[in-house]
Amino acid sequence: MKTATLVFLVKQDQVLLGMKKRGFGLGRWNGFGGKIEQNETIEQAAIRELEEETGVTASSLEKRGEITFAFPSKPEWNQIVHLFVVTKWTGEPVESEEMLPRWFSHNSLPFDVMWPADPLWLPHILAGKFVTARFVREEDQSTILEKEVIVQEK
Ligand code: UAN
Repeated sequence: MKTATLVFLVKQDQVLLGMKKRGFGLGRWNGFGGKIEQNETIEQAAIRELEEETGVTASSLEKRGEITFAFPSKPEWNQIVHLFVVTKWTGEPVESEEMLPRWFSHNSLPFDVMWPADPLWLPHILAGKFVTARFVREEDQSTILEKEVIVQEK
């Protein structure tokens, strides 16, 4: 199972999302993140990926959850994603080779152009909660076969 990070920059009632310009998740708005490299902690990977994809340096990370995505017909895509919110950073987001950043209000998130499971957990983490979830997905990247979402007060 791969391990990945996903970071959301939050400013008042806005969240920064990035339009994925290449690779897995192409054409969808998402948070910023990716794989863990050798000799790197999950937190170090989250900060590095955020820097690479936006040019922004996180001053601190708040852990907000863990989600497992399982693809029974494509197990090499299985992953556990560690979710973080960042409210303090230095620098201004800029477009990278991988992501086009844009601010969205918490109450007008572009769910029709996001991964299908995201409406089930992202509003909770933006509301300050901690989410533990598991989704079983079809290879078509659209169908959710099973879902379990546990929401806790932080
Ligand atoms: O629904 C999903 N949301 C999903 N399915 C597979 N992966 C990797 C997914 N990621 C998200 N949101 C990050």
